[in-house]
Amino acid sequence: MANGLSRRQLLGIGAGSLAAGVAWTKEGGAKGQYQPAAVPPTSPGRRPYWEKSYSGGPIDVSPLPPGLPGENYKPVIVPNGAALPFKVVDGVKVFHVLVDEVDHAFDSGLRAKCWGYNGRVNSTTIEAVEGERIRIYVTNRLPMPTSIHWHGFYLPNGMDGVGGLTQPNIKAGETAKYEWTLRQYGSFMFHAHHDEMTQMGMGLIGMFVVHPRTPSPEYRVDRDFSLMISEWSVKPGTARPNTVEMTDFNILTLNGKVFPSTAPLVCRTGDRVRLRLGNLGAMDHHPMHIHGHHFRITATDGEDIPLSAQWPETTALVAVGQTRNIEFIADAPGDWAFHCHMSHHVMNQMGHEFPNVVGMNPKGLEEKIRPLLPSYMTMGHTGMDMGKMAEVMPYPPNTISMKGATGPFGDYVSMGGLFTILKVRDELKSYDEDPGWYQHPAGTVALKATDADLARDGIDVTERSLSGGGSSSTSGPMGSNEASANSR
Ligand SMILES: [Cu+2]
Repeated sequence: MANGLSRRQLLGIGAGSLAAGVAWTKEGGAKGQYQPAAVPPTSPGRRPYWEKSYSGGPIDVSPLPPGLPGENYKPVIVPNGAALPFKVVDGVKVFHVLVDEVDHAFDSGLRAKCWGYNGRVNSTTIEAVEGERIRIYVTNRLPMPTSIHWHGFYLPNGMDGVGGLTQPNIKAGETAKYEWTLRQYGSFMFHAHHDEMTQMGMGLIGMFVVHPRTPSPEYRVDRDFSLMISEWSVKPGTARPNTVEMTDFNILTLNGKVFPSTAPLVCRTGDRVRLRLGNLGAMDHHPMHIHGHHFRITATDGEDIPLSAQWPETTALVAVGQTRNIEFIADAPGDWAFHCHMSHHVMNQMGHEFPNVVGMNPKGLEEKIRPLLPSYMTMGHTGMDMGKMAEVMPYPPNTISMKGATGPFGDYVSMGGLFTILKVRDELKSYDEDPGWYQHPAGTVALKATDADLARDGIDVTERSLSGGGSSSTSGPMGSNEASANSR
């Protein structure tokens, strides 16, 4: 059959296009008998609707030699983390994953007893090359059974790592062996697949990057970052994450860290940059947003997205269980925010069961409470000034404030959680050093307007309203109010 489609598949496609196939007259009624739309011919070179395989093709292929860093691939950068070491034994790349408790610092002020892979929480990345054979030993040093699922991989069913379903669980103290040949490349993940809510919530997640065997010129980038997103509930004063929390996560992390402890993404002006974003948090999808640039989403953990299907974006939604590769050229020098756009996800240690007191007059309340709590100050009635809060509120031990960090102007960068900084510089001593704050060229910072500015541009700051409907201003550069009011 033409194009390799079976009769049954063709019938299926015909039925699927039923809704679009009805011809309507101008009067709105159906004219004549329903005619299904013709199946469009597949022209040579077009991606066929049905692929030959959705699982990597024949499984019994002989592997290619192990790919080596520097020779066969440029290693990814794992901010606040590292790639797992390996050795080559008889042509097989061998890894050893240690599953253990880790005394983890989310930030300098907050530690918790989490679970991790090889002494790191969320930030151990496995890196390999398409076509090679890998063998991964997993030693369980937890007090309970575990297993590891290799997320997005084409592999023999018994290597899939679903505890109890495709293998016996790895009991406390045991070491299991996974082995398969990589018949794909891309950004994948690995995570515990036994008692997932507890084990992933305690930190048992990681990125797994497979480089192409023969990379296209477009694949080569200057900076290739591996970033794993997660979310936690660590109540102030407690020592362990609360993994039964379902909605109110107060610690949002990139590679296990919150801003300001997230390592900056350092680039030279003009660098080609790839961010491999994975999300294995419990409940939340994260729209990850970049400032000052746009990017293209070039791959998922399914495969590369064809160029014709990529569109420019500044925000990529990374849902739970997804990876997204985003790529751009960092051609604008500066300190650019890269963060989740959900405003509660760029907060540190935030409880959300908080009465709304914005606009409240706290005077009488403070007078009544101060005899009991001398440093009491009503929070939030003018909005939440995190800097002020940090100055007056004593914090319990082992907690981090909601604030972020002091920025280059002495003011607070009132961000935390899922936030980091893309630092693009014309001159860099080294990628491994934080280049400090961006030095803005003169006249390129939004500073307080001068009286001369205001006078020159006719800006009257005593005006009561600049919006339509009753404004006193009907002329001048802001004077389009009348026209817009009339057009309503
Ligand atoms: Cu988010």
